Amino acid sequence: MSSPSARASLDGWVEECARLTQPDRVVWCDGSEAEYTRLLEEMSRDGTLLPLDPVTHPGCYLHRSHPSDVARSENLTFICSQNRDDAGPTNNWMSPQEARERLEPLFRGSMKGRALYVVPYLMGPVGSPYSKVGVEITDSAYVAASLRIMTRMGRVAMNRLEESPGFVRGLHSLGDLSPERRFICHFPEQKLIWSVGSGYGGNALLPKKCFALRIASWMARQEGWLAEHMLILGLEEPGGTVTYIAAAFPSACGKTNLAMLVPPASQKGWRVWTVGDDIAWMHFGPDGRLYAINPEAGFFAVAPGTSARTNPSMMATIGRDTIYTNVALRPDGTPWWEGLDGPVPDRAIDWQGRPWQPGAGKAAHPNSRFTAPARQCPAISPKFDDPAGVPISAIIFGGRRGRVAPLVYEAFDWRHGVFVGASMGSETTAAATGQVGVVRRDPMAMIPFCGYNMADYFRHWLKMGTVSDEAPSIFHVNWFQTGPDGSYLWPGFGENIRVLRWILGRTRGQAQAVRTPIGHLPTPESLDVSGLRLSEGALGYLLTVDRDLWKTELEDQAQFFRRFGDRIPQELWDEHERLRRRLDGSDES
Ligand code: OXD
Ligand code: MN
Repeated sequence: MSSPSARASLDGWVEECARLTQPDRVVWCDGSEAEYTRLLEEMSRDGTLLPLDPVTHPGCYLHRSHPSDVARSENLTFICSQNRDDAGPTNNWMSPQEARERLEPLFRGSMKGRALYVVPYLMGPVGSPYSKVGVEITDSAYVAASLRIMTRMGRVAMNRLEESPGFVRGLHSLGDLSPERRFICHFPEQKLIWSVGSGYGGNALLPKKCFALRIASWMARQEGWLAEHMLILGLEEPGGTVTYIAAAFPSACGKTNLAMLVPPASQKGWRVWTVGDDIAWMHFGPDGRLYAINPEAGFFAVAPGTSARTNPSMMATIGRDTIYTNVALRPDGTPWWEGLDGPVPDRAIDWQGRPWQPGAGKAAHPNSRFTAPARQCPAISPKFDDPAGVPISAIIFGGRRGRVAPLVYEAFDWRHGVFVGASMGSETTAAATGQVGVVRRDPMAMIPFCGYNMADYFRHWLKMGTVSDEAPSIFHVNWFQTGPDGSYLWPGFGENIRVLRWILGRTRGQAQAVRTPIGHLPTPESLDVSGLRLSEGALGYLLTVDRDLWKTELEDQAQFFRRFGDRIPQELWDEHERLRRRLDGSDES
């Protein structure tokens, strides 16, 4: 049944935004191929995009953003809930009134001389009860074109909108791209996003972080599901059975590579299918199992370090119909970045369009990206479009830690697993502006993305574990441990399949483990490291729980929890105390 009210309210909102921003024209996007081609042609003409070599990279373009606009601006990102406490101590907060008063002048007339694109999009598979509709209004053709890659855009969304009780509104304008006049504001009570002053994907492609994580996490708590910063993969074992796993790592910590893992030749019969590389929406289904969908339709992933060695499936994905942002350009018109296969070019154009030679700093920005359709990925799961989603057997949390966190461990139960997620820490990366390489608490990898008070978020996680007896097992991994000489102890990438196999074995009650204060770790025999040629003593390091380091960790975790005052669930303090006692050796339970 069509609901004229959803359509009428969309029309009214578009008019209101047009009155405010005063564009030259309003373009309703239908998501068609012809429209996409037209956008690319227009941007190639006005210099917004540079076509890449059409033979080696058909349908590929390079976009360069403003040099001050290359990563998510967490310090300019706000949750504008009525009540400050609902945003919590880990979010910036602005009152809805103040946000309107500050942002309206920035939007006023901001689209003069530009087109206003109305982009309806669907998050999640067509026909899925878990999918949701949003509409982004933007004055950036780059954003409109990117949304055709990242979402199911246009007519399918309009059809769904007409049947939906509501949709998430997002107003975006490039403004003048000045960080002084840049704000990314979320009004969760109104399911509204206002973003001005940035063209960077994480700030400007509103369906992704702003809707599918910040607004969706708020909706998920109200509606009883989970919106998470997680990849989703299917692990196929010899014989063909596929088990699905969701994994949360902070930005630029290898979610995309894990989601597309290609096992080495030694792991015959094993295969990984990609369902998603960044976001999972998870609901308990009628059979009590937790089902995940990937709300996105494309990948917006980090270029540097991506190669045939680290991610051959991604390399196959981005050979065509891909928009690159802030990578370098070789003289032959092909994209280049640090860590790409083959020789370092003896000259190139850097990410800012300047001549570059080896030794002259980074040619590609460390957070340079590509935007590519998921359907082009050779590892894409046959379940990618399944409206029912995929049943999740294991949830993995993980961070980038040179020390402290062992290669893998399993939580004792759901409640302990929530504590493991809530207390996790990771070294910061270039995906957000700010210092790189410092350890910060990043619970469930959601610190920049949880749209409400994280104390309530932890409570919501605890509650979700009581909904069903079929809740997945929870694990923690760390691929990034370094030895005394600073080199990585674990080879990572394709070899991570060995850890996934142990995790699978645990979910089946088959793989052996030793009980330690922090959780169950693999016995050295239960983790297959045959043929790996790990350095002397590496396995010992990888599977060690250093009690002294963990005691320091415990204090850091406590400091983090204290920020939430009384709002933090007592269960987490209880788990914290239990861990302290186990580390002291006074409690082996
Ligand atoms: C991303 C991020 O772009 O997490 O996915 O920053
Ligand atoms: Mn991400």
